[in-house]
Amino acid sequence: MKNIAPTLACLAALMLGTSAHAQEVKAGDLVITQPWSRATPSGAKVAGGYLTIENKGTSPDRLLSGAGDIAGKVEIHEMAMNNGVMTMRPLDKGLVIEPGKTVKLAPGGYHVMLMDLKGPLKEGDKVPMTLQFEKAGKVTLSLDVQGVGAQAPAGGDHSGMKK
Ligand SMILES: [Cu+2]
Repeated sequence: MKNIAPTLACLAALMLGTSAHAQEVKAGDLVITQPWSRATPSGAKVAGGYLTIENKGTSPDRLLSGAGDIAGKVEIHEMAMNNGVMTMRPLDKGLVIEPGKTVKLAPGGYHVMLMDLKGPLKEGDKVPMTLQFEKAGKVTLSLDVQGVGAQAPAGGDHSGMKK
């Protein structure tokens, strides 16, 4: 009986530790952290996926595409100001992650575009998806869905937004 209590305490600590730590996915030379998305209003057909990718290797890698059950189609996008208008465009050749660099996909910049959504993203959901890298291959992760307005300049509208 003496040994049980410490074991349980240890287990509890382990479990707490797991849920408290931010998600981190390693794939080859890449370390992917904090994949997240935002809750979508009902009827929305698109959502942005955001994450941080660090390349600890010595050669560049490239984020090429993605896929997930929630979306009919996934693209890698860049958002930029063009003559005062916020526009998005798909990165046809993918997003390069240079060796020793960290690339952050965030609202207002690079993002993973989930298109043809099969249903709304709800705050607290974990949305499983895969990302395809040129060298690191296929990476499975889940997007932590935040509230509707989380860190939100804008997102999802492909018609171009006036600022
Ligand atoms: Cu987009």
